[in-house]
Amino acid sequence: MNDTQREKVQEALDRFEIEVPSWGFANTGTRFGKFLQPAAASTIEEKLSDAGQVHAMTGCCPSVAVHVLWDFPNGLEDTHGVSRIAAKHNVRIGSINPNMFQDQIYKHGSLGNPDEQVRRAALDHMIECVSISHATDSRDISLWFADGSNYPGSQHIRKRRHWFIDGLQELHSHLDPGQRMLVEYKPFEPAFYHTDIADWGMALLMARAAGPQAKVLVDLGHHYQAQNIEQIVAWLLAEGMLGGFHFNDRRYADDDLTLGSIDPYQLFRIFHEISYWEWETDGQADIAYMIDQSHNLKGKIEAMIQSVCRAQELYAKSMLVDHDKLAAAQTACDLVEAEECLQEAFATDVKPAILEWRKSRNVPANPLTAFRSGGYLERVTAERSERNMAAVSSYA
Ligand code: AFD
Ligand code: MN
Ligand code: MN
Repeated sequence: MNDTQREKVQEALDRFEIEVPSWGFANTGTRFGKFLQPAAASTIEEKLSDAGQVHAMTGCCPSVAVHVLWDFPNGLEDTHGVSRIAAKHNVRIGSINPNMFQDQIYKHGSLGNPDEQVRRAALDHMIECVSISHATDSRDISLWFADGSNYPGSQHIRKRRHWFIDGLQELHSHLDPGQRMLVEYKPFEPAFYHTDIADWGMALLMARAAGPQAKVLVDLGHHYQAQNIEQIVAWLLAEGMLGGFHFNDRRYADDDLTLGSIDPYQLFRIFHEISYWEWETDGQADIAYMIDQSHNLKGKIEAMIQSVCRAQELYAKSMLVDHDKLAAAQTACDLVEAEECLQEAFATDVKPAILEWRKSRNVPANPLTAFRSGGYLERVTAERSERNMAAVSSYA
């Protein structure tokens, strides 16, 4: 790596921030059950403390996404003091995630429910989440809907589309200037015949219909196996509609595996499309990078540190693509030369430059090793295991 490349990596890492999810530190699982972890966080303070550890070890995750039902079960009243607690752990509250899928009333959908009263209740919950975002000074309301159906003919697809647009337009009217609502799509699960916001096109049209502060959120696990996600990212960038990401990796579907663990080259290509767009427009893409993982088997804090470090590495690599050379090769249809621009950058060892950056920011040279030897895990395990494992003994 030459000096110019080294500088590019330092600048990239200086501006790279990635948001961690509060739910990533709590005991969650799959529909086949969960394996309880002695050190798992339960309270919002414990989650913010664990997130604070990840930020202390990596230096690039100052904000924490919260899930309203799980973090603020009593809604707005639970937010008093939460920003102070976050600050105590050197983090802040980030995006607000309404819960549109767990309440029993959502059996046939939330905004897409044929029952107008359920649609109203869902909207009231989301409007309360906007109030929460004002209390926590959060910019983004991150919207994922499980709405859909399991059998052909069981629901009216076009009416549901109309109800969604009505609801998202009303929600949009509650946003403060500068706030955003991020519309996340997912092709299937938990619905297995149709999902109301199933792909990037539906999310784009819904966000456009909602208003100018609505954008699209791309969750990497929310695509069919062969989909070209970086092409979707390039289109959304060109349309000015790319709001942010939920990062994870997948082998089959929405597996929420550790970011970069299965296909790191894909995330590199996604980051490349963004840096290529920034180079061409001489602008800075205003994108929320967020992790959406909650590990059932891996140690939760370790897995989060692993994900953050891998994201930093892939982001740094993507900055090393020679855009001038690439643009010329693309114009000339010099296929091998153009491809090699990406392959060379992806193959570049950025670890020395990352080490330099960490040293300059007073974060540990090896975040995972530092966490493992720091004693935090032992301490919180001692504090939390009796409570966490009580449920296990009741199964015994
Ligand atoms: C689930 C959904 C979706 C959502 C997340 C947090 O698939 O990704 O963003 O829960 O609500 O993973
Ligand atoms: Mn997601
Ligand atoms: Mn998901």
